[in-house]
Amino acid sequence: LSKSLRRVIYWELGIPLALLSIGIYHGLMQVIYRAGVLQQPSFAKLDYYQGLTLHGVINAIVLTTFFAVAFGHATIAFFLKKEPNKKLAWLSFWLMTIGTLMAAWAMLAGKASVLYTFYPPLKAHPFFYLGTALLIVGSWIPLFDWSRLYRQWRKENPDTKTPLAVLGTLVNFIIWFVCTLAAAYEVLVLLLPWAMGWKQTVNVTLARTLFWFFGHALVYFWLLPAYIMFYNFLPKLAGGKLFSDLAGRIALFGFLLFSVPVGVHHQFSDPSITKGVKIFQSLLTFGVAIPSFITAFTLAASLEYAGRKRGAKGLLGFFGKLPYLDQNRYLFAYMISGLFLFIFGGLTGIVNSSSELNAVVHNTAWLPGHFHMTVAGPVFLAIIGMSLYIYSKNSGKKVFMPKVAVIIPYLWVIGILIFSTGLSWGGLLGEPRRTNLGMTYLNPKNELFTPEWVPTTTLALLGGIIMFIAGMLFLVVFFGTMLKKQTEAAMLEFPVSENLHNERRIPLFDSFKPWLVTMAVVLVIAYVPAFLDATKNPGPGAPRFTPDNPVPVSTTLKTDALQTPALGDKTASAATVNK
Ligand code: HAS
Ligand code: HEM
Repeated sequence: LSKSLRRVIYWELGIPLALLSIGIYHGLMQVIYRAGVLQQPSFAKLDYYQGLTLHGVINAIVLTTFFAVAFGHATIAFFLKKEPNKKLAWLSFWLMTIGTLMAAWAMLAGKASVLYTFYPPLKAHPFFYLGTALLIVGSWIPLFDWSRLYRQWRKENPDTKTPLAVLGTLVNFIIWFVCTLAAAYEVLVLLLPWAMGWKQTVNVTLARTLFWFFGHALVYFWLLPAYIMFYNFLPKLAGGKLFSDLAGRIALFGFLLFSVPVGVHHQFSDPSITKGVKIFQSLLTFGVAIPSFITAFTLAASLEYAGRKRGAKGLLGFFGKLPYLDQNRYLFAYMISGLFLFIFGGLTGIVNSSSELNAVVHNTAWLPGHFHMTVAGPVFLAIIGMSLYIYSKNSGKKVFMPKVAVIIPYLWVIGILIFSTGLSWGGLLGEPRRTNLGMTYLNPKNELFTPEWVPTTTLALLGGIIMFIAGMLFLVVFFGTMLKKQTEAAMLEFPVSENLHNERRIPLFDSFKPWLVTMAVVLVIAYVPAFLDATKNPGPGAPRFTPDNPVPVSTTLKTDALQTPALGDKTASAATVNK
C-alpha cells in the first residue's frame, strides 16, 4: 500500500476507536442507572438520553461505518492488487470526519438527544442531521471507485472467480448505497427543513418507514465485514480450509435480496401500516435468516475440517483442537467468540421477527439483549480484532500486551452473556428499553418500584462492568500498539483460506446483474405498499419537540392551544412513545 492510503486507513481505524471510549463509558452508565444505583436524570452534566444517543451513534453508526470503509480499502487493494484512488479516499475520509464532528458537537452540547434512530417528533439541532448526511455521503464515495477497479480487474481476468472478499465488499456497499438513499431523503427532505423551522409539522409514520428501510439493512452493513472475515480468514486461522466457497457466494447474494425489504418488522406496532405488508415482510425476515444459517453450517464444517486435521476424534472433538489461545492467531479468538454469541443473537432475532412474538418483546429490554449479541457480538469483536490486526501488520509494530489481546474477546463473551441474560429475562418480565429505570421502577422509594426487575438489572450491571473492563483493555492494547516502535517489515497481508472443494466458476454466482434486478423487484413489491400506507394514513402531522419537554417547540402554534388538555395529553404520549 502507498503511504497515503495507509494513512487514510489508520485514521479511519483510530478516530472511531478513540471515540469508542465515550461510547463504552455511556454503556457502563446505562447499566448503572438502569440497576437503580443512580436515581437521577443525569450524571457529570450528561443526561441519560444524551448518553444513550452518544452510545448508539458512536458504537453502532460511526465505528461501523468508518471501519467498513477502511476494511473495504484494504480488501479491495489486497485481493484485486489495485490501489483505490487516494484523492477520493481522502475526500471520503474528510466528509465522514466533518460529518461526525458536527453530529458529535450537537450530541455533546445536549442539542440532539434523539437516539440513534432520530425518530420525529423528537427534534435535533440541524447539525446532527447534516452531520449524519455527510457521514453517509462520504461513505458512498469508495463504492464508485472500487466498482471502477473491479470492472478493470474483470476485463483483465474474464474467467477467474471474483475473490469472495471482493464480492462481499461490493455486495455490502451496494446494500448500503440503496438503503441510505431512504435515510438521505428522510434527513434532507423531511427532518432538516422541519428542524430549521421552515416546515411546521412532519409525517412521523413516513419518517419511521424511511428510517427502517435504511435501518434494518444497516444491520447487515454492520454484519457483512465480519462475514467476509469468517469466510475468508477464519478457516485458515483455525488451521483448515473453507468448506465451500459457493455457499459463501449464495449467502452473500442472498443478503442482496433480503437485507432491505424487511424494515417493517421494526414497525409491527405502527398502526398506519396495514397487516398484509407486515405479514409479507415478516416472511421475508425469515428469508434473511437463511444466509446466516448457510454460514453457520459452512463455518462449522470448516472448523470441523480444521480440528480433524489437527488430530481431533469423535463427533464434536474438533472443538477441543482449535487455537483458542494462540497469541499469534489472536484474530481467531475474536472471530470464534463472536460466532458463539451470534448463535444466541440469531435465535433472539428469529423470535423478534414473528409478528405475534414481537408483540411480547417489542420495546422491552429483550431488544438490547438481542442486539448486543449481534452488533456488540460478532460485529464488534470482528471490528476491534481486525482493526488491531490491520494496524499492526500495516505499521510493522508488534501487538502491545499480546496475552491480554487474546483474552479480551473471551472476557467480552462472559460479560455479554451475563448482560444479555439479564436484559432478555427482564424483557420477558416487561422491563422497558430506553428508560432510565433508576428514576422510577428501580427506586425503592418510588411508588412505581418493581422488585422483579432487581435481579435482571443487577445481572445486566454485572455483565456491563465486565464488558466495560474488556473494552477498556482493548483500547489500551490498540493505542499501546500505536505507541510502539516499528520492528518488522510493514506489509498488508491477510490469512487467506484455501477452498476445500475447488468448485468451478458458475456465472450466476459471479455476476451482479441478475441479483440486482431481483433485488429491485422484491424491493418494489415489499415497499411500495408500505410507503403508500405511510403517506395515505399518516395521522395529523406532528409539530417539533425537544426530548426534555412534552410541549411542542413550534413558535407558530398558539400558546393557549398548547395548554388545552387534549393536545397536552397527545403530545406527551407522542414524545414518550417515540423515545
Ligand atoms: Fe435484529 C431489532 C430480527 C440479525 C441488530 N436487530 C434489532 C435491533 C438491532 C438489531 C440493533 O424481526 C434494534 C433496533 C432498534 O433500536 O429498535 N435480527 C432479526 C433477524 C436477524 C437479525 C431475523 N439484528 C441482526 C443482526 C444485527 C441486528 C445481524 C446486527 C449486526 N431484529 C430483528 C427484528 C427486530 C430486530 C424483528 C425488531 C424488533 C422490535 O420489535 O423492535 C437474523 O439475521 C439473524 C440470523 C442469524 C442466525 C444465526 C446464525 C449463526 C451463526 C453462528 C454459527 C457459529 C459457529 C461457531 C459455526 C440464524 C452464523 C460455533 C462455535 C462454538 C465455539 C460453539
Ligand atoms: C443500548 C449497555 C456496548 C450498541 C444499550 C443499553 C445498554 C447498553 C444497557 C440499553 C439502554 C436502554 O435501552 O435504556 C452497553 C454496555 C456496553 C455496550 C455496558 C459495553 C461496555 C455496546 C457496543 C455496541 C452497542 C460495543 C455496538 C457496537 C448499542 C446500541 C444501543 C445500545 C445500538 C441502542 C441505543 C438506543 O436504544 O438508542 N447499551 N452497551 N453497545 N447499545 Fe450498548
